[in-house]
Amino acid sequence: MKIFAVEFIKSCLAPEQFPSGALQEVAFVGRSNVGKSSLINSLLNRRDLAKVSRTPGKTQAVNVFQISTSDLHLSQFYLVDLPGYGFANVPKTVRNQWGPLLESYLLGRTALIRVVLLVDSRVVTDQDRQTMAWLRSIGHDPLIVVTKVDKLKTNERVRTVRQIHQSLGVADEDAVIPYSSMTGEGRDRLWGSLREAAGRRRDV
Ligand SMILES: Nc1nc2c(ncn2[C@@H]2O[C@H](COP(=O)(O)OP(=O)(O)O)[C@@H](O)[C@H]2O)c(=O)[nH]1
Ligand SMILES: [Mg+2]
Repeated sequence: MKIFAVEFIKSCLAPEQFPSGALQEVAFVGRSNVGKSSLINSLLNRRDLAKVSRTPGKTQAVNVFQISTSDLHLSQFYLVDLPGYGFANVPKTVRNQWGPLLESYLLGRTALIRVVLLVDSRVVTDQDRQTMAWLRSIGHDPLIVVTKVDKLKTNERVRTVRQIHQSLGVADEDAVIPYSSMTGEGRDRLWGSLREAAGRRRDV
């Protein structure tokens, strides 16, 4: 599969700004510093698309990219970078506006084919579990990506992935993907899952 184009469309700070186009969407969510920007860059083979390592918690916008690829099912889609949650030292005013923005996005997008929830391979937090539970309660079946697995020793990996399955209550083997933005591990699997979601959607 080739990636033909990656275009930044917009940064949305209010639901009225969400794109009105009919393209399918894939959304990425996770707590600040989980490795979301790095993962998006690695997935799209871009170096600095979603800026890595900005001050944690500063990215409170819903950032929309339009991607075109050689894949039949994903020839055109929106990749949506959702604001990170879980940073304590963000001003309350900012926190109060970003929760509702995230919520109105996740509740309202009819062309959203898959939500990808990122968790850090070294620590799954209460907030990750709460987010998982909430996503399910509103009808999503999140794909879990376990980030930074290059930091784990080989013998820790199997155990970690098993624990994450248990901790988030995910039985499906294919729904948890170990990923490293440094080595590119997991990239093909993640693309495969997204393609599958897009294909399923089209068959409906
Ligand atoms: N070793 C390793 N470090 C990573 C990986 N992904 C991200 N990081 C580091 O984790 C920190 C946060 O990454 P970033 O992508 O900005 O996280 P975000 O806040 O979720 O967008 C940065 O210092 C990255 O270099 C990874 O796959 N492996
Ligand atoms: Mg980021």
